[in-house]
Amino acid sequence: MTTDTQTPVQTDGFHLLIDALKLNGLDTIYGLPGIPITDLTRMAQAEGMRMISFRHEQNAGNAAAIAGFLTQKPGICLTVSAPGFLNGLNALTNATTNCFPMILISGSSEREIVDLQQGDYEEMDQLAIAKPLCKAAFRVLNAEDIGVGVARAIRAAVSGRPGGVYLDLPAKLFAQSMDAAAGKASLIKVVDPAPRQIPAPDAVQRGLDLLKSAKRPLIILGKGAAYAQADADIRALVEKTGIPYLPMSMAKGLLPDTHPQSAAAARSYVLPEADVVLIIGARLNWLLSHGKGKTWGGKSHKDWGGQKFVQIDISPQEADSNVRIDAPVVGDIGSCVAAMLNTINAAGSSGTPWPKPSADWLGAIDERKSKNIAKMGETLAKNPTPMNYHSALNVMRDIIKTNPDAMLVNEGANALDFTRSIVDMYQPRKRIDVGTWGIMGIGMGFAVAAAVVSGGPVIAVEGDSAFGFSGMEVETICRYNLPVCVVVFNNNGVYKGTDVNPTGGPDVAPTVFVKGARYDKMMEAFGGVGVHATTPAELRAAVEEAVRSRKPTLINAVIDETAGTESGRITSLNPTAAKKK
Ligand code: OXT
Ligand code: ADP
Ligand code: MG
Repeated sequence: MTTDTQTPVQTDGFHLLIDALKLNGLDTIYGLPGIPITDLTRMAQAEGMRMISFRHEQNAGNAAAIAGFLTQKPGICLTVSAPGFLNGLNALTNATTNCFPMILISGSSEREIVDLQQGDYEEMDQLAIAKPLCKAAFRVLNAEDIGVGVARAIRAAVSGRPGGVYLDLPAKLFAQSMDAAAGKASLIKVVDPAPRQIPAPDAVQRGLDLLKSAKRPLIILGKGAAYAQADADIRALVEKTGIPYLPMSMAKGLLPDTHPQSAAAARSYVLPEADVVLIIGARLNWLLSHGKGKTWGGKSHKDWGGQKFVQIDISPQEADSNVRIDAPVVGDIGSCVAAMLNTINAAGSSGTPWPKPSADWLGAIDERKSKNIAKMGETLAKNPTPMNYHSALNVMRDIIKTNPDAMLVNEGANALDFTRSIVDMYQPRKRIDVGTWGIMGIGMGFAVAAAVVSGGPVIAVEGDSAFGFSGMEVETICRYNLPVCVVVFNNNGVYKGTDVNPTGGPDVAPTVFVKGARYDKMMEAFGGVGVHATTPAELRAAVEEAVRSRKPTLINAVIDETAGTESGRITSLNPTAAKKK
């Protein structure tokens, strides 16, 4: 609010926006200053907001998106017009794809010039471009509408299926002034922004009846289940029914990965063998082979495997998107899981306890699990020179075990896939990664937001290629002195460092990088700690020290350049490999 020496009489667009955000408990902005929002970043800081300035808007956007996932409040990303907006748009779209709530606020050029295409500074019709790529998009032209604009953006981001929202604020708006009292009255504190959605009792009963009829039931937990923050009830449902479960990548830790009912180590056994599957907050998209094909026991890659599905989701349109859903349960996960538990408990008290899965089914899973775990144990125990993914991740696995509340950020191909299966998670929402798109570049944005939101240690396991997409943000990590330890798995390239140019020409192959690069020097350049680690012992000492000291640290972990495979675990998605299938 603008103040003169006496009473505040006038306010302006800048302050109304800041007040509207603060009124709704949104106290952190991830962004990058410039025309027309530089003053906004200064004023936001002056008004007590946390303003985290990045080196590239995509990273600020990714930070906002994951802050939204972790807190259930929309993360705020602030950018300048056209190029800054476009840089942020990648993250906004990725957030929408992943069902993370965020609001991208971009300054924009003057409407009358943009609409006549007269060549304004950074001219672009940003609203039109954002619209198809996010959940909702709004523009505010008058200062008295800022309150409504922010309220609409918040509701759109967090209600129903969460997603990304674009808020377009033309430069002129910020300087518009209005009576301070009227301005204050125009702001809206959003009441119940993500209302509970109670499932229909008959849908709950239908789902439970189907699940009860199963001979080989399975539960799949997705990142929607992690987002819902219904941790205790989800655990109670899993334990009460005794049904084995598979966590999707970002649902790892919702129940500890060491839980006896986890079937993660028997994934390729349980998917085709299960007859009824309860899906909680996951989609039957590519990560679950669209619910059909060989992964699910189908004869060819398009065949249905015969499973019946119960699907809990807040989006009524999710059901039947890939295969038939026999029992959709539509509602928010907290309400749906609670309703299921209540029904099970009520039946139990009136003499019909839940029938636990058969010993045959559980025994077969345990057998497969034990074999896989023993096999992995053998590989992890080896100590090759140079390090490979397994020997390095054996260290990371121990570190997370002793620091279960540390956040783990993960991206890469082999660096991603091996970490997912080797590093057990013990607490909900501690693992954040490339998500639905398998996108590279989330690393440092996620790491910064994870540190800002949790205040605790963050460990980022990064492929050397993946790291490159956001690597400049190590300066941001140093500037805000965040307890982030980046571990770059340096195998000299994308997937491997051994490809050669078949022509023998001077250019290296498209997938290889400078050999023996020292990423640790990047962190040192900004005053952080850099460590070059060539053995598991060096890696262990460095990560332990980083977690202890909370100093920004980057460890260049040298990995055998022959150890990776093309595309990691998803080799079959490469067109040439797919053709051979
Ligand atoms: O049951 P089986 O026998 O099958 O075994 C499974 C489990 O049972 C077992 N397991 C266990 N065993 C023992 N103990 C335990 N605890 C245990 N837990 C599990 O292990 C196996 C595997 O289990 P998992 O992981 O559960 O199962 P699976 O079959 O792998 O699951 C299937 C999927 C599909 C769910 C899973 O694979 C998955 O989530 N995949 C995600 C893959 C993904 O998203 N990859 C990233 C994209 S790759 C590519 O696109 C890349 N690019 C291109 C690019 C991108 N992406 N973005 C942009 C903006 N530009 C370009 C690039 C550039 S990756 C990349 C960089 C790569 O290079 P880097 O240097 O960064 O990385 P390096 O590869 O390291 O060099
Ligand atoms: P994963 O990648 O882990 O499989 P997805 O992102 O594919 O998970 O799926 C998440 C699902 O969770 C989406 O379909 C989304 O609609 C749903 N979802 C998100 N939040 C909630 C919630 N609070 N209640 C119910 N469903 C939710
Ligand atoms: Mg690599």
